[in-house]
Amino acid sequence: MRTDRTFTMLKPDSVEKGHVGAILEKITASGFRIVAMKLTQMTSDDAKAFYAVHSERPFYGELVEYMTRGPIIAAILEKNNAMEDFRTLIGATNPADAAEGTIRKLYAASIGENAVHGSDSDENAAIEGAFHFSGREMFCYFRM
Ligand code: IDP
Ligand code: MG
Repeated sequence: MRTDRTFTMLKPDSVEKGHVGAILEKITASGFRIVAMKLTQMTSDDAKAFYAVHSERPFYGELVEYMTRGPIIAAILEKNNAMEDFRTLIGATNPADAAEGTIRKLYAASIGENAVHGSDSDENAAIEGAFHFSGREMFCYFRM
């Protein structure tokens, strides 16, 4: 089984602003291969569960509102060193701190509305991928 995968969401602001094509181009041009992808809208229960780790934070309610207000693109990506390389590609949580050329520097409006999600560990990448996709929806490029 391959484990060099990460999970991403192009958040509602990216869809609303028409940035999906440009962001996907940047992701694939950076060497990530798409293993699973869909347009979907999270329910409030979905977002609360997905971000449960932040439930005590002051921005939790705002985060759930934001993530449920419109459709997202959810995707599983594959590459050597996927999780770390994708975190580098998206940049810091706050676009004001994000490096030049990163997705958040280019497309995020604020620390809250920051265009994309990227898993923060291999373990969370697997959990988050399975939150959005069944095994049958995850393409395997290595079938015999
Ligand atoms: P990450 O997305 O870079 O991993 P986390 O700290 O895991 O950042 O926070 C999850 C999401 O919660 C962020 O991507 C952002 O949308 C939102 N968020 C984080 N910190 C703040 C804040 O201080 N104010 C408002 N929203 C925030
Ligand atoms: Mg995080």
